[in-house]
Amino acid sequence: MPTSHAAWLPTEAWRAIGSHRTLITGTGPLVDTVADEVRAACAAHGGSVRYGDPSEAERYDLELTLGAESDRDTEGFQVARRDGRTTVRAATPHGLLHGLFHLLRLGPDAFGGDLPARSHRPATRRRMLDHWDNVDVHPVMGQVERGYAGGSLFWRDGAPRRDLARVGAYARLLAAAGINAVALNNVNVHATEARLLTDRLDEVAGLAGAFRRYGIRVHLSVTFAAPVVLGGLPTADPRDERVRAWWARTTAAVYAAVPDFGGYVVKADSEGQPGPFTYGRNHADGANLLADALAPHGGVVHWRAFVYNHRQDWRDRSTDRARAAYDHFAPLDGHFRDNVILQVKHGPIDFQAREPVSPVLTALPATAVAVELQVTQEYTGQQRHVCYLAPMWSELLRGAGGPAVAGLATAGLVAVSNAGDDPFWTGHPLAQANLYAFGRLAWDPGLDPVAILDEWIGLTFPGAPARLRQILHDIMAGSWRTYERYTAPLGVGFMVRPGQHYGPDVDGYEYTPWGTYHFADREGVGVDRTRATGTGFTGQYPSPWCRVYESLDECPDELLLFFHHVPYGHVLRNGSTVIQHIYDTHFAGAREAAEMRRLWEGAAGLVAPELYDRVRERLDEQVRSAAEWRDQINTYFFRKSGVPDAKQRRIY
Ligand code: GCV
Repeated sequence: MPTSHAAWLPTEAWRAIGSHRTLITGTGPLVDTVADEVRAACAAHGGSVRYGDPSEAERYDLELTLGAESDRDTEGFQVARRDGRTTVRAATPHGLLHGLFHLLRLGPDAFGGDLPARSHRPATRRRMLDHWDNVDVHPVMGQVERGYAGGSLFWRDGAPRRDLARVGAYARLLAAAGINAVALNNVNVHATEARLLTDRLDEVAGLAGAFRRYGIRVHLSVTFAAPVVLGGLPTADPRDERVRAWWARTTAAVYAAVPDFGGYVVKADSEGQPGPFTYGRNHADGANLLADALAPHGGVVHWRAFVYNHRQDWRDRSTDRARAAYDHFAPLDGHFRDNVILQVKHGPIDFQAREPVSPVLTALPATAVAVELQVTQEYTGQQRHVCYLAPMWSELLRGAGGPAVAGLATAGLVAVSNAGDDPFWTGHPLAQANLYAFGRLAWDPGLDPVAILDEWIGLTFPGAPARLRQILHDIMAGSWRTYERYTAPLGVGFMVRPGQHYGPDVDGYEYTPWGTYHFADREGVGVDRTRATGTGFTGQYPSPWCRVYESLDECPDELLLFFHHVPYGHVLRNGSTVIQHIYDTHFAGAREAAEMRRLWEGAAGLVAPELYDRVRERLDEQVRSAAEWRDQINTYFFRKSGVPDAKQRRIY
């Protein structure tokens, strides 16, 4: 495997910590990890570290102390600086590790003027990455489903990777961003991958060891049909005693091999995966079956709510995919065991560049809920385009134009990882920022996404001239909105090439069974999801959102075509007509992509040549692709509507 890029943990970022005298008190494997980190920093930058009892003769600039905070349950820590000494105190080793990475982010400020004592703790207990890695190379989806960063860090061509050093380096990066759980394999569990649960458990145990060193627990995606495909039983019916006993036995064996195992992730009755519907049972029956097997060991089941009819007749206007999660799961609220976590995609469809918040999130007050985001850029440029997603996630979390997700994600945040065996980890070097930002927002959803970007720039390019920091900032900060401008307009979504989901294909999904339509005709465009005349989806929202989305006057422009079918001449709240807005945003978006590439030229000589070239090559593709999007979208809507561009720009 090629040597990997240091990402947000280059040696230089450790200068402040590594050039001081540190005392570490406490014991345990994670405290050893803290000590190893500080030792490495000191070896590089000339400081010193004492691990254990303080020496009478020495005075310390930094004290990292375990066991001195009252709140023993959290991964929190307390930081202060007084009289020339910085202190980090934590009740748990996990807290101490997070405290160390907090100091890293502070840099020299951790050793400057006094810092009043401040406690930090994560907003959510589980901050998890889901890998969609396959053990075997899947004939269509490859080694990593929707992976745009090379191969898997864990498997290659059906075999485990022997060298776990890269996994260890990955775990370290994740811990430094605040992540504490990883699901190792794809939620589409194929034949070989199913066996990770039983006869390939040693591979899980090996990976768990590498992650454990940084306080990260591993989870496994399992197939609901495991009792049949692995256990040889005639059924996987959740009410069958043999099935229940099989899961209990199998789960006990998992915990014998991996004592701190996190639990299972399940995609059931979804896109061809097996599930409880086969046996006439509902999803609470299915989830509770696994929850009962995990409960004696303290594990959880992440049960995905991504259940919809993917064999819909496009002629049928009464079925609305957006309604599916709510229709299936809202009636089950209160029926799940305490250790079931319902894992809900943030939007009602599928990780588009713009979607409203999934209403099922607002309908589960008695259920533990995790919200799923997608760091891998399946629909947002596949790590060929710069698209810094944290501003979108932050809007969702804070509740800009919809219910605030942060308060609804009671059991944590989960995201599909964008990392692979690519030397830059993420294919596009600048896509590292999405991985970093996900961890930071999961820790504290109130953080400013642009401040996180600057933090990432500061860590990844320590000591860089201000000019470089500015270039990166200018390219990335608004890149999600730029991407949105040149792709599908006003929240309508899914105008991508079917299957691969890259590049424009306006009617690609229009007559397919997938339930993702835009209904453009010569009069107008958009999906009528109102109660008055459409699918009634707006009625799944609580007040005020059911009113806001139902109303043409109140619906946010960005979501207009998600909720309404409107004529091209409809005037938006921003004063433009729909058709003119389509033209204007597409010309602007493609222009902004070209401007990004121009800006990047200023970074020549300021970053490593390999990184410069990789970004430049991807920006070339982004500029090409954005122009293609612009021209296909504008031409399509010009031909449908016959309305010319008021500014008479070139449309084909
Ligand atoms: C893992 C989308 C993706 C699939 C993915 C699925 C899911 O449909 O295109 O590749 O499958 O979401 O989240 O389960």
